[in-house]
Amino acid sequence: MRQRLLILTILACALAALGDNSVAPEAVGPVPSPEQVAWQQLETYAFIHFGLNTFNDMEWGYGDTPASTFNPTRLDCEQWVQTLAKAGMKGVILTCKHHDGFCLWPSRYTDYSVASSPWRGGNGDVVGDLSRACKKYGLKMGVYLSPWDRHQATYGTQEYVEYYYKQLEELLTRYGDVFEVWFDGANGGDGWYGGAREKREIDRSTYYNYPKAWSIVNRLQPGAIIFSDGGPGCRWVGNEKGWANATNWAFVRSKEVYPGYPRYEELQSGHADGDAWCASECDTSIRPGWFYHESEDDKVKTVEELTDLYYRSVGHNGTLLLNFPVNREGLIHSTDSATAVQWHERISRELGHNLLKDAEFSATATRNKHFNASLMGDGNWESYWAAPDGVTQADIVIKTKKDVTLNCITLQEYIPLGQRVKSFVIEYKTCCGKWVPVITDEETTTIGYKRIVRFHEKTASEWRIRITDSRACPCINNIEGHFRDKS
Ligand code: FUL
Repeated sequence: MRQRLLILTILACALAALGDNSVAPEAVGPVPSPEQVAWQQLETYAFIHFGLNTFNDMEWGYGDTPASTFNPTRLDCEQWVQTLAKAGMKGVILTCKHHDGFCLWPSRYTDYSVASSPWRGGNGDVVGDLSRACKKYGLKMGVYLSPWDRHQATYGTQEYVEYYYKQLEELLTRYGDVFEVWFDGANGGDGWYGGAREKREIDRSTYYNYPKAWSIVNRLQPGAIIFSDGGPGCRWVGNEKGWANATNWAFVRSKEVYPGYPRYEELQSGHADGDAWCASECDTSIRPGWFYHESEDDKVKTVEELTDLYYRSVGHNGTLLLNFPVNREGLIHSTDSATAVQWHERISRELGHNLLKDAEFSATATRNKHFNASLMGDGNWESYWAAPDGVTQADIVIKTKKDVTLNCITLQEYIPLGQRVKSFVIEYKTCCGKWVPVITDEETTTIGYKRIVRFHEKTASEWRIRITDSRACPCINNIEGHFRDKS
C-alpha cells in the first residue's frame, strides 16, 4: 500500500513538472498590463510640435522669446485631427509645454502661456481645442510636458519640481481622458531661467522624483501609458529616426534605465533579460525638424520612406509616433497631410489583403484542441495556438488551396502571456517538395505583438514557420501573408 502511494506521488510530481497541458499555458514574465496591450494595438499615432518655436524658426527656444510672438492666424485643431484620422492615426500627443516653458494652455501657475499672447485676445486654449476635436473625431489625446524648462527662474530647485507637478495635474484634470503622458529626458543645461542666463545642471535620475510624477498620472489618469526612456508604460526606442531593431524585446531592466539614460542605443532592441514589460515607441518627424520651418517645406519624408519606417516600427514590435510640425497659420501643411494620407493608403493596400485567409494551418506540436493551429488563421486576436509545456521548437505548416505569391508575412504572439519566441525561419515548399528558406535582409529572431517580415517574392502553396527557439512554449494568435505590390 505504502509502495503504491509512493509510486503515485512520484507520478504526480513528474506530471506536474511536465505542466498541465489541458489548460492554457502559464504566463512567462514580464507580462504587459491590459492598458499596455491596448496601447500597442493602437500601432500608429501622431505627435504635434507647436509653440513659440514655430513662430521663431527654432527647435529649442531659450525661454526668453516673448509670449506675444505666438500668433497663429487660423489655428484649427479639427484640421489636424481630420488629417491625422485620414492618415490612420489612432491618437495625438501635443507638446503642451516644450523646453522653452511656454504653455499652450492658460496655466494658473505661469503667465508664460497662450493667455499672454495676442491669439484670440489671450482667451485661447490649444489643449482645450485639441481635446474637443479628438472627442469629435474619435482620436485619443496624449500630453507632452517638458520637465526641462528654460524659462522658469526656479528651475533646479524643489520649487520648480512642485510647479511641474501642478502643471501635470492641470493637464490631467482639465481635458478628459489622456492616453499617454510623455516625459522627455532631454536637457541641454543652458537657459534663460528668469533672466539668469546660465547653465544649470540637475541630476536626471533624481531631480524630478519621477516616481512621484508617475503616481500623479496613475491617480488622475489610471488608463494612461507613461512614456520615458525606460517607461514604466512604454520606452523610447533609442533613436529619433522612427525604427526599432528587428530583434526587439518588450522588456527593460527597470532598475537601470531612467529618463536621460546614457546607454540609450540598447533601447533599440530592449533588454532580453529585462524584468519589466516596456515596449518600444518609435518617434520621428515627417520633416527633418520637430517644429515647423518654412525651409523644410521641400524636405517632407516620402511615402516610400514612411512605408519603410512602418515596417521597421510597427513591424518590429513597436508603435510609430509620427510627428507633424504645425505651421504658423496653425495648420498641418498640405504637403505633409497629402503625404501622410497617401502613405496610409499605401500600407492599407500592401497589407489589406491576407492571402493566407482561407489556408489550412497545422503544427508539429499542439497543446490541445482548444489551442489548435487553425486559431492562427481565424482573425480572432484572443484565440491562439500553443505548444505543450516544455516544447520550445515547433513547425507551423500553412497550406493554401492554390499557389499564392507572397513577399511578406505577419506574425503575432499572444502577448498577454508574455513575449516568448527567440528565433524562427520562414520557408516555402518548392515544386519538387523541398523546404527552402525565403530570402530576407532581416534577422528573424523576436516576434512580440507584431512582426512583419519582408522577403523576396516566392510562389508556393505550402509555407512553413519553423520556431527554432523560444523562452517557453510558443503562443501565436495570428499569421497573415501578403503580396506588397509596389506599382
Ligand atoms: C527630444 C526633444 O529635445 C526634441 O525637441 C523633441 O521634442 C523630441 C521629441 O524629443 O528629446
